[in-house]
Amino acid sequence: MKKENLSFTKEEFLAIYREMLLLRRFEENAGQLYGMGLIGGFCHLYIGQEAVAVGIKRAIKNTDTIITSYRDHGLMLSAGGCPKSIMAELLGKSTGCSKGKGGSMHMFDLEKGFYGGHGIVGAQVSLGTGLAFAHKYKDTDNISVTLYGDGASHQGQVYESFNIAKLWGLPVLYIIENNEYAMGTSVERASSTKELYKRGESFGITGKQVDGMNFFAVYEAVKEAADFIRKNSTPFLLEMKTYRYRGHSMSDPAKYRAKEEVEEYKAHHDPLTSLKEFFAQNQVVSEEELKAIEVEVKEIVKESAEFAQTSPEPDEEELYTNVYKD
Ligand SMILES: Cc1ncc(C[n+]2csc(CCOP(=O)(O)OP(=O)(O)O)c2C)c(N)n1
Ligand SMILES: [Mg+2]
Repeated sequence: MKKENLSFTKEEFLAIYREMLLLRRFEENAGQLYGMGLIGGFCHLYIGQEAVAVGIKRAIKNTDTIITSYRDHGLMLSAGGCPKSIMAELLGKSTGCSKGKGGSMHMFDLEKGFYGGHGIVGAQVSLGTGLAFAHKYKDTDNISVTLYGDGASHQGQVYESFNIAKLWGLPVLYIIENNEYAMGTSVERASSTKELYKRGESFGITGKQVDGMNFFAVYEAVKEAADFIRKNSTPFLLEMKTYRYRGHSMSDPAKYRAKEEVEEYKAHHDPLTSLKEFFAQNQVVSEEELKAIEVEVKEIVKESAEFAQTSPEPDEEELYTNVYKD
């Protein structure tokens, strides 16, 4: 284990664990509520990918922006979004972060710099590049963290965005969450080249592959990339090698992959287990402290679910509000 990993304070270690556990337990609960028929439409869970979201948020500044795909609950939570309003959004309630009108795929919290939640595969890459343009145009040193999947990495607009980002020196950190599958299609089957971090090379964009199942690896890579982008005003690309434990969405039985493959990730690469192992090896936090966090997180998730279930539906009058910008 690298020495730098020990540079966090005890409070920070506990906060990292709390954040990652919240994502895990929140998503498990969302899955249950979906099973009970309380969540309509699509619901793409983030379980397995927690180290990516939490590692990114810890490594960037609060004024930086984040934009992602429909697999957005985890990133919204790690960005500091309120668990109650996220759960209420999932249940389509008026107290939801998008007033119950966006649902699972369209979470937003502009105060926290979280720009959504986008359902069109790859579309957020162009929008994230636009956010980077805004950061530069307004003369800030903020960066735009723009996430997309392995499947989205084959989209044409990703490359149009790469070109303009490099040409105009835009401060954008492109992050591919390579979770091995795009719906039912594996990277192995769909991708002409497997090293997705090299995809920016012909545009002059440097890329790096990262162990996305390890919080410290994500944190260090994002920190380094963000510093580089701020210093040089230029895009950078990170490929996070990660894995989703659940199906593409709640309606996917995931028959295209072997159960043993999923079990292998859970047993040997789980981001929460490896973090706990690190804590035990280095004796930085105690078992009791972790247990207390587990109780705390359970309570937050329970309260969120109760809040969501007892909140009212949006009013009919809301049907036409927030549709167009005045
Ligand atoms: C332009 C477009 N094409 C197809 C779809 C249907 N679709 C939804 S998700 C998805 C797979 C994307 O996979 P990936 O980018 O790897 O993200 P992940 O779901 O693994 O997070 C597809 C093809 C869509 N929403 N938009
Ligand atoms: Mg994928």
